[in-house]
Amino acid sequence: MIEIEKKFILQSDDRVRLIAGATFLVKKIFTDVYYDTADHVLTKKDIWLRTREGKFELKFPVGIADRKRDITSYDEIEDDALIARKLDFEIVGSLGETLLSRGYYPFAAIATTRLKYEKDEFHIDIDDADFGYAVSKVELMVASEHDRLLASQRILDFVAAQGIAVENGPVIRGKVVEYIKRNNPDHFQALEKAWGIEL
Ligand code: V4E
Repeated sequence: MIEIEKKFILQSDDRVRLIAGATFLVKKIFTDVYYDTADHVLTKKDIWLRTREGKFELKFPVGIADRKRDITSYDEIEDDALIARKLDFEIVGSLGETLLSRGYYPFAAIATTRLKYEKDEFHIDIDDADFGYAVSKVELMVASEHDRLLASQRILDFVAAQGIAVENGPVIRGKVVEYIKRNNPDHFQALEKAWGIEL
């Protein structure tokens, strides 16, 4: 199964609408620390290396990337040895030590409070990041790559049916991209250049 997600920036009224009739699942609070080299070798390729609550995770795009329409799918590896293999090196000592010795450094630390809900087959995450940025996500699981466009449209239809007017305009920045925009303009420009879009 592949997870298709769309992000939304919602005002508080719209938050209430989005979760109307949905079942509250859980509240989670977690801290992510993102790593990259000084010349942003990973993030320029849309590859995201982080620890979440101290455990390494690597997210990378799969299938046909369509960043402009925000329907790129990502795969995730959580095993340290597999992460090292994907990044083309062997672990010496721990993954953390190896990363530092190879020039990968933390560039962002973000604490998130996440409220999770579900309604029918839609999963809803309402995230509040500690640097004053809130972003919501609606996710749908689909069987294959071919269902991506359809799933993306079904998410938009679901959100509209909840009474939310979605602008079909600007790219919605995820938490890390927003963090980079606010804290590291050089890194942000490098991403826009590498991805060929205005973020
Ligand atoms: C995939 C991605 C990044 C990695 C972090 O993913 P994100 O979904 O933003 O964070 P989070 O905390 O919700 O992760 P989860 O809990 O779902 O694992 S950072 C940027 N991207 C992709 C991306 C993109 N290509 N373009 C824009 C404008 N934003 C985000």
